[in-house]
Amino acid sequence: MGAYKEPHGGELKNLYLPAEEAEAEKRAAREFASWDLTERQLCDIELLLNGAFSPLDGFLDKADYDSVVEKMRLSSGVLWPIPITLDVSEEFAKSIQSGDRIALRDLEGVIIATLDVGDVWTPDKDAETQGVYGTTDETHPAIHYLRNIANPVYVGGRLRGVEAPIHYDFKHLRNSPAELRERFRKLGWRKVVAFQTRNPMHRAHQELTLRAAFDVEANLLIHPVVGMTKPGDVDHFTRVRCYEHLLGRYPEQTTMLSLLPLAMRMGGPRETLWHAIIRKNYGCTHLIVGRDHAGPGKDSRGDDFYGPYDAQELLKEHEEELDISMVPFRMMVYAENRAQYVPVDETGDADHILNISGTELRRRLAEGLDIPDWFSFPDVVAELRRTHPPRHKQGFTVFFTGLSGSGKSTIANALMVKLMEAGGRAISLLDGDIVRKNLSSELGFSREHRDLNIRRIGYVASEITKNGGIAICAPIAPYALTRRIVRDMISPLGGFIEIHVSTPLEICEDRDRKGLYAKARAGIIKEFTGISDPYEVPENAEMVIDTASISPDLAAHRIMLKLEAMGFLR
Ligand code: PPS
Repeated sequence: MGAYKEPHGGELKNLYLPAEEAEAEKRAAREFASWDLTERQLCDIELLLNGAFSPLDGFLDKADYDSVVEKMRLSSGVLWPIPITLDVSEEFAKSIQSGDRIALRDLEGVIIATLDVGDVWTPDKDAETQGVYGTTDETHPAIHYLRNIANPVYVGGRLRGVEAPIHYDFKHLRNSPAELRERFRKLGWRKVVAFQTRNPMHRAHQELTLRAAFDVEANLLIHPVVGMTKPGDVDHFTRVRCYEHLLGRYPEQTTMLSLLPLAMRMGGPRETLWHAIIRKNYGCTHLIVGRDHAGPGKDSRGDDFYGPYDAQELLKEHEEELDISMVPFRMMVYAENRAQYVPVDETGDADHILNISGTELRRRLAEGLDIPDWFSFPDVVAELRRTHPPRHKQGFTVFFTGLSGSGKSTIANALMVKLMEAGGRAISLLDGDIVRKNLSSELGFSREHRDLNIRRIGYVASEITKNGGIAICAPIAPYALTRRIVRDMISPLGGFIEIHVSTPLEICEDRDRKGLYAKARAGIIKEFTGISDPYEVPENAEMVIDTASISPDLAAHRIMLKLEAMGFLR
């Protein structure tokens, strides 16, 4: 292996214009067609501009994109596993053409870069998901993103950076590849092993990183991802405070912490190669890779998307070419009888192994239970407890879905009253009719309008949940995808309990309290759910209630019991 100086695939890129040129470009760009970058694009562009994605000098053009999808290489032959693409709306795509220069802005409208438009094309997303991730199963976060969140048209082209994306947090821990290389050089760190993580670190992680650094006689870079990780992960603010506590516990002058604003795709083996290339660009010589590195979790049938060692094998195959070495992650376990951590392959029958899984840790936090010192450091645990209070102190959303007349509003009301009787919590009811009057009065019942309506409800409920309140929502919410988006939005902030009020259509129609079904049958009301518009039955609701067989009072009582069992009520 060579020294860390040569970056991947040529020189280390720096796509920022010199200060004066940047000013002139920024002024000129005010007149250009302009695209507001999405959260993911902002992560990508930061790493393109600062050279972390060297040798890329912009968003992929079609030939490079096709080649990356199919062969994992740019058309020049350089290894590059993940397509870095600028996805835009059809409307915006129609307003530009190859040869134009466009402005790319951040969420506040600041121009970050200009792009010389190369190819503009509509990708075959199925081919992309199959080629890059080996699947079209939407349970995979990257597939879900590509199909349901990413825009339909791609724009390739070279970038000119005029302003680095702004971060207000942890400035002292953010470094470009050139800065990190310079720090390593100054400190005389010739060999650096990087540890990639999207989770809080505990004693086992410290043991394994120390051991990895010791084994290859390298210094250690803790290089956590703070861009976009897997939905449901611990937020980066909490994690970084945890890492800072941990940092003081490494032997002096051995270890550095730096943050990586990467948008992960959870792409398993291909993503592992990408992580290695990025670390190489940051000046590292080694990368620790564990079991199921950057794995996306289970697929829709409950199986793993990738084999547990696929990532390690793929990197092994290419480590020579990338000139970065893999350090296989040695699973560390706590042997109570020895009062120390040991690699799992060095334990025997005589050892008494203790373990707390990620799920068990979340349970202990949620229920306010003990987290022992052998597992983590007290200041790390205290930090986690600050942002993960026990469930009965967290906010939550009860999200009813079901046909018109199924009994959603009645049960929602009964539940609200019972929660008020229990007391001590702020409760907001976002009933379908109330929302349509106050939040969505201009909307109709097309798919587009229903989705917008539900997203608004989800947004309000997420704010209430985040601030420790209780939101009770009772819209029809007929589409599974929109319900999933709302779930993903709220789950990281507190509880999300979806309740399918499954009262059959015949009964809803028979009740016809508002006379709407009769009008729908007569064709007076169009797009009526269940009659002339679809209702997609939930597959993963926390509860199913059929009001044909139980009263609203009993239904609300059962929900109270469920909330209690889940720990949300004391
Ligand atoms: S959605 O699909 O979730 O946005 O619908 P929602 O906001 O819950 O609004 C449903 C209420 O609007 C009345 N209504 C209709 N429902 C369904 N389809 C059509 N075309 C329609 N037109 C009006 C109806 O009273 C619904 O109230 P509920 O309480 O569900 O009966």
